[in-house]
Amino acid sequence: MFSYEMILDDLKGSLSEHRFEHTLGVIQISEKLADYYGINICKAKLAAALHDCSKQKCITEEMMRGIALRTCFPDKYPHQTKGEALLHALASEVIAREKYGITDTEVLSAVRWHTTGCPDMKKLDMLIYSADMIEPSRCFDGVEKLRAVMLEGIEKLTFECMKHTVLYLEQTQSRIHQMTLDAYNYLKEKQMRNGENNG
Ligand code: DGI
Ligand code: FE
Ligand code: FE
Repeated sequence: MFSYEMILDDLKGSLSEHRFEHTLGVIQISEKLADYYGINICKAKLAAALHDCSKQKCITEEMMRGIALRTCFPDKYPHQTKGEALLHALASEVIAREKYGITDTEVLSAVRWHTTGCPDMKKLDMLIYSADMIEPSRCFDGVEKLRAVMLEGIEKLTFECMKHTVLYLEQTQSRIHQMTLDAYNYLKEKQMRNGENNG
């Protein structure tokens, strides 16, 4: 059984220096967001630590694909998943479960959905999705604006982060996964309904 400290130690050895630094950044901001939004801090730190755990130096894309197929979450679109960008989230959930012995379904879910998001995300799912985008070492255009949205609530923050991703994918003419679109539309509907009720 791996403790949180043992997991971090193991990741320090298996991830590249850059990926490990990113992971530490996600842990740092996840702790802050969890405290701010009243979400379980231990779960947030654990999910943050594990979210990219499959991006190990020794795992090839082919291996990643094999691991990802063992995901335990019902997924309507597993075979559409091409490329490391999407596979690694599924593979990270599998490694969290099979190697590190994580059984907490909330933690596993947050790891599983951290790249595409999904409809009806739970608070921990949204926290990890957003923390991954705004952690301190991220420096893309618009990241400061996203960081400022933190004060407006976890749903609004996640929606803005997702909007940024969808626009980025559109600008780079990337294939947008159905799950990314479903996640975005779900939160957009909810934001619009909130706006109508408040306006
Ligand atoms: O693993 P990280 O780099 O820390 O971050 P991540 O897991 O959020 O992955 C980010 C990448 O995933 C980013 O380049 C955008 C990409 N991505 C997210 N949704 C989709 C996607 N790429 C494609 N092609 N389609 C998607 O729907
Ligand atoms: Fe990731
Ligand atoms: Fe990440």
